[in-house]
Amino acid sequence: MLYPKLNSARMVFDLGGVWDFQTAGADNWPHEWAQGPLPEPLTMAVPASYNDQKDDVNLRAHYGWAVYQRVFTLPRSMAGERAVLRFGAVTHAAQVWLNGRKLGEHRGGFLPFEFEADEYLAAGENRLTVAVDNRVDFSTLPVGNEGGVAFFGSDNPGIPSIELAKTRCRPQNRPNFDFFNYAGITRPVTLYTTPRAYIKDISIVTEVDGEDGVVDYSVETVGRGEVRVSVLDQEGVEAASARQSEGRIVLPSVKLWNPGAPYLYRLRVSFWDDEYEQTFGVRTVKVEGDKFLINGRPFYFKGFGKHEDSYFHGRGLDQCLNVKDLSLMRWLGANSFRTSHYPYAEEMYDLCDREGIVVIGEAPAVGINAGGAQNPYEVMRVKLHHQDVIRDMIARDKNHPCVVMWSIANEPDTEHFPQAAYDYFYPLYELAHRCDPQNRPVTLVCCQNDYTKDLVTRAMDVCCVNRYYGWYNLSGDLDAACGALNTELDFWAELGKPLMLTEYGADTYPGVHNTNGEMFSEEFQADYYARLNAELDKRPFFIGEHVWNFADFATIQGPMRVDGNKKGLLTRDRRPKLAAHYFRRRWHKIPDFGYKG
Ligand code: E8X
Repeated sequence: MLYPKLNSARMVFDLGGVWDFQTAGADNWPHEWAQGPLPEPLTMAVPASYNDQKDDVNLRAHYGWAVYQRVFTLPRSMAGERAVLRFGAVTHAAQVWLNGRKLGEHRGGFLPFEFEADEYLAAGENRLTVAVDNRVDFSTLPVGNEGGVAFFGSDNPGIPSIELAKTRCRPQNRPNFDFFNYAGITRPVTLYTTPRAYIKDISIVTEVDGEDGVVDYSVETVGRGEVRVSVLDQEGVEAASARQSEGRIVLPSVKLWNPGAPYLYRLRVSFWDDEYEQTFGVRTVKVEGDKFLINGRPFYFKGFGKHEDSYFHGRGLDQCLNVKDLSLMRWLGANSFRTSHYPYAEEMYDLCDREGIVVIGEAPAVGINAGGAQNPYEVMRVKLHHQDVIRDMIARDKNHPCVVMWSIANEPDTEHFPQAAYDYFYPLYELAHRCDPQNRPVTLVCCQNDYTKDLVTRAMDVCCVNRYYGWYNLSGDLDAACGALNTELDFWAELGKPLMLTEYGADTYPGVHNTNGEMFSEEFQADYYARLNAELDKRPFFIGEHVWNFADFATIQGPMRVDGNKKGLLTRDRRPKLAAHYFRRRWHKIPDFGYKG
């Protein structure tokens, strides 16, 4: 799906701003609200999550529907054009009404969707109403704890007084995941135009042949007309051109997109009256033996699992924060991150393309895990939706040179029901490969588990594991943690595939110091990483260290969390903890390529 871009053929109107807002019921919202002004509106900024914009626990803990509304007037110059209303993301489900008529709906909180709006738009004022549902359950991705059966943190099942109290609990979201369930219109809302005959999609696949770059492109169009394409280099100079809707272009003396040294080309497409420029980079990605190759050279991942999370915005797009975060990554000497646990805003991938930061793009599939108590592949109703989000994520992000691998899920149960997990995930792994014109490596991120039973993790192109030796288990004992890690590394060594840690970490309360280096202190976090990294460095098949987490982030309240998850190397307001300085010294010495030979 193309990102809306302003050019000489297309107009883009940003509908962001301060909208009217009102919470509604758990199961539904009054549809008559779409017919006129909301009865008792609050002000609410768009894009942003709604939860932290007001100082009201009812908003923070809201369960169910909320309604946004705004009025806008179109410029006359739009007349005759095709008009599309596009949402970058609405979390988790949306119903969109325009001028009192339903335009459509969408499920899933982290991917864009759009509607052709011509027939709904009026000259003069238009009233746009967006109803948003924040509920998570066994049918959504990410998954919620349906019926309040808590898998995440125990609620003493069986104690009569507690069981009785539970029946009196107000309805609430119980996420089966460890990040706050922020909701709302979290990414830009735009109205854009195209001519009637228009460019619908563009796919670009690159190869390198000696000094030449080979660019296979295909352009999907609607209506009749001739497609022309040209490739512009980073200076805007035309490097090649062609006349078919799909074909191959050779770029002599090509400049490659590399981590830390990006180079971007543009494919300028024109079709009848329409035009669009798609940015791309020439680079290759491949897994060979136990190496992860970018442009034919073995890459070492240094970086993080992250979140879209900040004060006031919640999970809302914040470009200043994105720029700042990439700056901090450079300061730390990192080269990559995973979009844990959902696809991030498109704007972030654009930035990573420009800055040469490598991305593992993750589907919003977290929480397919009932801790072994139930078979999630039987009780959870997410399979078809899971297929959709993989398809839509790849359709959105396929052209980004920064994306080098897809993660189809985070920490599903692959241990207690290993065959059911395999039967569920292997087809999704194949689907991701089929959907991606660039056929990038595909992985799944494995929870701390009995890896000897797990059939799924080892079947992926890269084995990605989250491990908490020394934290959630063998707590505080770093000698034992190193021993356990080595025992497990011996297991993976036999497999002959690349292995990386997609999470490891320790909650660290900033300002807590301790001469004995005990848990929660800044010294513990730094020692934990120094000790484990020394073991990882000895393993040639170990291709990357992604720390959990880049920064502290908001979670549901509970006995395991003190004002959120504190495993950040940085605080939530992006100040370095001791371990950040340790990684800064380490990572600036580790090259992006050839670290393990
Ligand atoms: C944690 C992380 C969590 O924030 C992340 O979203 C998924 C978790 C650890 C699972 N991985 O808790 O900080 C721990 C399993 C331990 C045995």
